[in-house]
Amino acid sequence: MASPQRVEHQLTDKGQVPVYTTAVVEQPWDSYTATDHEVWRALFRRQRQLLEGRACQEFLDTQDAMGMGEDRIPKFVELNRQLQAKTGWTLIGVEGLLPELDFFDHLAHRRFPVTWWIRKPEQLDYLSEPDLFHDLFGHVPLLMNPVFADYMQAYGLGGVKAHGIGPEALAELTRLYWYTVEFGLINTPAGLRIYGAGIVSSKGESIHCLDSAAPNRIGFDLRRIMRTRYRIDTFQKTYFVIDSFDQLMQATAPDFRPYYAQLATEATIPAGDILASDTVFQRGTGEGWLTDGDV
Ligand code: HBI
Ligand code: FE
Repeated sequence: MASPQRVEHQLTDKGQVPVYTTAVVEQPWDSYTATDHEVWRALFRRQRQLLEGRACQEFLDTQDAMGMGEDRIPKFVELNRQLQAKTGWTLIGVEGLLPELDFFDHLAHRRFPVTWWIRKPEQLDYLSEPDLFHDLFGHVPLLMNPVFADYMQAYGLGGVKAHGIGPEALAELTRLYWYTVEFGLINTPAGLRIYGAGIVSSKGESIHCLDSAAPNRIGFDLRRIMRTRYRIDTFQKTYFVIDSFDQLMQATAPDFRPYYAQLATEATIPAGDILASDTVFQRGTGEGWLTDGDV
């Protein structure tokens, strides 16, 4: 597939290691192949069938409302018309993971970076870095929700500030992103539902996070989350549950500087631990957990 300006990937003995790039690119929609569109279709169909009754209704409704369909890879320009009108967000095409400050700065200006390329058919069930399906299918629909859209901008503004404070603050804020935007659950009258992009874009984790006895499910607690280490190579050991997007927005409205000062005096919490102060929805069995590798 032709690419606008593919950066050189460093080749290592483990294959390609993505390099950070700040490049913003136009979505090369005309250069997507039939296979690219077929990968989108297969992933979209499979996840939407799986997510009925698993994803929160707001995720499903916003995805439909913005006209994100299965038949072909959506055009950023078309989605941008919906997004800009609804919450003022704009999708920008990127090569892949951005340096954190670039990423935060885009969010702070209501720009969401979406990887322009989609995974290969042989990568349907797992790939190591976010592709178009993860970003577009997973992250973009909830940007149509005004409260979540505000949270994402507030997160970006907080990230720019944290970047100026130091690496510990950055690590604590990254944990918040991980346990909400990527792997968050929400409580509803019908039971726990998914809103995290890393889950809804993954077949295995969409099942595991709600059905498995292995993981902990714990009520949202901002500073507890900011201390909690996480997994990047396996399903999460712990999922945190919010009551509403309003709760998320209210919890993150205050200035975090006092939190960073307090957190600097506290140890991190292993990904699988439960604290006496936790609101426990499920105390996991820990089946299948790896003992090392928490980030
Ligand atoms: N870059 N394109 C892109 N997408 C992300 O989700 C992303 C990123 N850079 C950094 C990053 N996420 C995480 O470190 C956030 O917690 C900041
Ligand atoms: Fe993501």
